[in-house]
Amino acid sequence: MDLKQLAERIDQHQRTGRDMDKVTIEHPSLNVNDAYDIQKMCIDFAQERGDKMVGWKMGLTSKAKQISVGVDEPIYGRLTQSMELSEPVLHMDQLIHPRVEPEIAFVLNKELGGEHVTPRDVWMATECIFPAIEVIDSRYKNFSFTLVDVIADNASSTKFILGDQAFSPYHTAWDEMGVAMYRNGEMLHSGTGAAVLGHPVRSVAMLAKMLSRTEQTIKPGMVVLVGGFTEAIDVNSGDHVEVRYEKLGSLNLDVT
Ligand code: OOG
Ligand code: MG
Repeated sequence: MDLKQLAERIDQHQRTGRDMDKVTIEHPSLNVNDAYDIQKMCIDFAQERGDKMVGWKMGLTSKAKQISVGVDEPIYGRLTQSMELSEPVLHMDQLIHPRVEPEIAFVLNKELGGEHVTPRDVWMATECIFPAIEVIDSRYKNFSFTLVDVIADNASSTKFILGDQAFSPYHTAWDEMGVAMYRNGEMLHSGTGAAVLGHPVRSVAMLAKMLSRTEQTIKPGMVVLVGGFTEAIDVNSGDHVEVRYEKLGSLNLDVT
């Protein structure tokens, strides 16, 4: 089985926003390592076209998210410049079935890596924290996939936006911080940072440990999305999403 060919296929669907069959239907023997190799190849193609890696995302770090997609272990994905929205507007063209998640993002000021990274190491390497919204859009039909499929599809990464205001890592207790997500004025989901592995800092530590398996590190300046605090919501043209973060203000997103 040619991993590069599979990566080319996924990359094409990521670019054109057309859905596809799960790669494991045709290739049931693909494993998690193959899937991360495919994910990396897709990002290499994007970089060859001039895109640039700006960070990482953790996914499926909360029970609510794991249950909603039926995959029960955390995964990571890669974030590029072209995924970052500069304005709080999401255009539906070239998207398949986008969903929105309330998140926070750590931005590091030191390299972080190794299999023994602790929450303490993460705090020592954190420059600031932003409220964030992630837009995921699985390339697979019906937003349905196995662990291997979703990793190969870059953990459904599509777009993200950070708030304008950065906060000190010591601004609040991030596990106690509440978020509430509204679509067109209706509150659909709420939760706290503790939903993410007990404390969002653990998600960054886990990412560093997962990356150490392939001798990678999180570089200074990189953004790390820690994973959705709650289940994601579907959005369509005309929707307005607001996420209210306790002690951080709100982020908005208009879908057009
Ligand atoms: C996988 C990506 C999950 C999160 O924050 O948990 C994710 C998916 O649900 O498609 O981004
Ligand atoms: Mg997410």
